[in-house]
Amino acid sequence: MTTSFDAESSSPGPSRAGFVDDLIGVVGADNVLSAPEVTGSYLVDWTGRFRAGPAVVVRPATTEETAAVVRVCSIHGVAVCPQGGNTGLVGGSVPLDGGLVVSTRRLRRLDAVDVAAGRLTAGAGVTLGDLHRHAIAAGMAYGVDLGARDSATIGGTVATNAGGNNVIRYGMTRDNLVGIEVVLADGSVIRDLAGLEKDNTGYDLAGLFCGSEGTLGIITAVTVRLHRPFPEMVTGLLAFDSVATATAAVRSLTAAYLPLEAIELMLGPGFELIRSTFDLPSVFGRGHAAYLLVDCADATPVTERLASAVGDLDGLEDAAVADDGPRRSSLWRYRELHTEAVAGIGPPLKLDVSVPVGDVGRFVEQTIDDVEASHPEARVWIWGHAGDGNVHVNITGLDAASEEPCAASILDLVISLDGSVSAEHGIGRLKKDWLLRQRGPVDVRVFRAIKTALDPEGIFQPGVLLPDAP
Ligand code: FAD
Ligand code: 2HG
Ligand code: ZN
Repeated sequence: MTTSFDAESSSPGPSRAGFVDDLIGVVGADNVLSAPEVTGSYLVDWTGRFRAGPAVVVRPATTEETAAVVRVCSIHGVAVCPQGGNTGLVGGSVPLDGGLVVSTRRLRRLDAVDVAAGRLTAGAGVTLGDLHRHAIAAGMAYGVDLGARDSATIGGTVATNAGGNNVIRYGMTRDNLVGIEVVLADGSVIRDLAGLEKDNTGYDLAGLFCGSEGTLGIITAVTVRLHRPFPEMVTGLLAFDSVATATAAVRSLTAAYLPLEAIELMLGPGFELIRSTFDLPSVFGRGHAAYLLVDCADATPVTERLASAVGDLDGLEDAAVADDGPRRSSLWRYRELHTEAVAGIGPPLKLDVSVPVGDVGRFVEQTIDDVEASHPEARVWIWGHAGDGNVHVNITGLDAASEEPCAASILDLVISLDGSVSAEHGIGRLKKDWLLRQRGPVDVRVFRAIKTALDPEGIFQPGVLLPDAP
């Protein structure tokens, strides 16, 4: 059983003074934060929806310090919330159910790139952006990328099995993870960073911790797979007359043997919101119903191949193509600024779902129709990674009482289409009531058995991922 811990609280709790002293003994006073003005940003999640009460933040700089911090927490029965960049979108990154934050941002080991093996070992606190830059400087590239790259940590992306923009080519984070180092609940450490291509010696522990959202241990370092970047890259922004033609085009583009890296969906209202919020140019002179942003990359030029595949698409009204870095980034801004633009309206109801790729159009149209009919006061913003069936549904303007029924009707539709209620952001606190329905009782029983085996006292992440016991 763990105890909530607030350094400012007057309640003594389990040897309160001794607890803080023990933490200071491990990481030094500068790295045990308790004043509200310095802990504030660690205690509210990126969406602003999840706000923890006062809590201590500890910032270990090495694996050994992290293990010692966990041992102190275990002895004092204090819950642990591992936190990286705090960009998670499902409420798992802040200690809402008590305990302290163990921030991984000082775990910044960044080894030399192993070009021959295509491997890179990095501390959990290295940002995804820094990891990309380090790989590129050595002539290599990492396959996972997402809009929060300059804040999200590699440890956080592993803990959430993040997806992002390039899953159609490189897979999810788990597909790019070849080694892991994790501090367990008793302070012992799994060290498996060699990153061998072939190693069939027992259970896949890296795969298990990937996507565990901090509930099984603190990831302190990882080894990831790198590839040689392709010299020829082109981005196409395609404008369509309807959601139906845009989503049908996803299938045509996939069938055209293009070297695709991304196929992203945007809708007219979201595109216009970004234009007006960030004062961006219109690209086409007028708005369109739906857009696809398509990236191709290869060893030989790809622009002509993309142009010829695009020429046959039904419902295509216009297209813009960019084949140099700055112009490609300009087109990507329309896609990547969606989360920030919608957050500017107010915390949305945020659903991150996947459906079979062929059902994306039907799902998007039905979701818009249903929400508009049942909640005329609300606005639906939809975008996503259309190439892998991942749709981000954000709804603004709902009153608090309408959120749950509105989410339930959309998630019911997802399940009826054999989709997933969480495509890439994880379960956190937001989706934990849906886990049993999505995965079934046998899977959830196995999840609980794994949790109990690795964390018998339940010190990691109370209230996250696993549904409350019946
Ligand atoms: P945090 O937010 O700090 O933590 C997330 C979860 O992981 C928490 O449960 C936490 O306890 C746990 N955790 C963090 N670090 C560790 C660790 N070292 N050991 C154990 N547990 C840990 N996600 C996608 O999948 N695809 C996207 O395209 C995408 N785009 C995004 C765009 C924006 C603008 C934002 C704000 C978020 C986006 N995300 C996306 C959400 C995504 O989950 C995070 O950006 C990222 O994976 C989380 O990394 P983080 O370091 O911020 O983790
Ligand atoms: C994206 O792909 C992210 O833009 C965030 O996964 C999605 O904010 C969202 O709902
Ligand atoms: Zn996404």
